[in-house]
Amino acid sequence: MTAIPGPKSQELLARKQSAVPPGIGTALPVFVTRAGGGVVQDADGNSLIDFGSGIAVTNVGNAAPKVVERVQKQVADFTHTCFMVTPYESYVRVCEKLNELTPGDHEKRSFLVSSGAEAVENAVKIARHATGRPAVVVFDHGYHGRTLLTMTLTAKNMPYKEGFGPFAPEVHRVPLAYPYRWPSGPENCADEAVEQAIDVITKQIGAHNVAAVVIEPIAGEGGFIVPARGFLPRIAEFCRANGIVFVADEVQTGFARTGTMFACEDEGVVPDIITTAKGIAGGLPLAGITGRAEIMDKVHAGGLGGTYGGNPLACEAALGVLETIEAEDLVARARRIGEIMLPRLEALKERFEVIGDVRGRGAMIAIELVEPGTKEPNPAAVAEIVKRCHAEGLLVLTAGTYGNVLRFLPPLVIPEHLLEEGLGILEKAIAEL
Ligand code: PLZ
Repeated sequence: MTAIPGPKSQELLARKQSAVPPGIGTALPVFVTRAGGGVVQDADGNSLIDFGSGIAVTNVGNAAPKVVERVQKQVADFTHTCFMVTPYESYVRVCEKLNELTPGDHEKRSFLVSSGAEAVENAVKIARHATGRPAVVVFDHGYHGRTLLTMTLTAKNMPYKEGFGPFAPEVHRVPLAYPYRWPSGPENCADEAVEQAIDVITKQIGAHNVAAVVIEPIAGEGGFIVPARGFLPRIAEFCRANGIVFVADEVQTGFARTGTMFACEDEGVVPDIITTAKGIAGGLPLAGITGRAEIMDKVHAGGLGGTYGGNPLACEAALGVLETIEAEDLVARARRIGEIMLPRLEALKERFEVIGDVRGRGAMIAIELVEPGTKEPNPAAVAEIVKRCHAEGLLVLTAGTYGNVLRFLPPLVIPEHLLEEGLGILEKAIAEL
């Protein structure tokens, strides 16, 4: 309807700029009035195709009917009691579902907090408590949040860490099996990366000092890096052999996003603790920590919690999300989205040398852009393509340690004609560039 952003959004952006600090960025400054069915509508009457899902949150679609219905009923019944003061059933139900749906048939416990970072913080607290060990091992390109501990766990300095130190102690970083950029080639990637990671753990830290290894089964903010096959299971195996708690951070990859309920399932990896958030509650703030009963039960009564953790509105939303995933078989939908997108993007890679790599699983797909004929990261091309896509009404997000990745996270309920239309806009933007 208008240029992007239109006049009303521009007016609101000016208000934002005087009321909100610049530290809070905006990927696409259109102010939203409505969203659903794979479309985001703005204050100027524009409709944008949604390839972002609010960063992998609205997997079931925005304002999904089952979520709306449950939250509306709950908001009229009671809004908050604090689960640690007087509990309610929905919290317990969400935990039962998490225990049932996450990988592994061992006995599990779950509890709820309000953000992904809080979930990861708690996983580390529990692993330290259960093992009595101090060290935490994380990976190159990892992202785990913006709190003191989780920004320390996060790899990338700018914008997440710059000027925010000193950082938390006892955090150690090891290589991630990044096939596209592995110096000796993708075929050696898994073996060498495992070897290097274990070398750092055993020679620099001492395996007996490590409480937890924390890893995203597909690195999200780091650029949708799918670790070379074999890497995850072998790291998990090393953890098991050395009494280290293996924590899978599935905050971005969880809830059907990658074509399985959780990304770990792809290689049959069973984490000791799994952290979830984002897709769990369709946009209401909720996150979960699920782990082996014998680890989770070690923490003394009252040692875990928070005022809002497992808020009743968010729990109802989560139950609505889980019903929707099941009823609409969104696990299969995610796979189908991958089957549509990957070949289209592979074909673009054949045509345009600026595309160095196409990767991802299910509805978590990315392309990495390079200087043609090299592997030199090309963030300028990403910025230009994003600008063109936004102007043409396609909401796309960026990622990557080198800022050179375009990532696609459509809601799993997106109609196929919108997916095709979005891909068409992308293709045109790359061709014009
Ligand atoms: N772990 C794997 O992807 C959040 C960050 C957006 P919170 N990713 C989106 C931004 O720039 O702040 C994330 C993640 C993984 C943890 C987190 C943190 O989750 O809910 O943002 O705290």
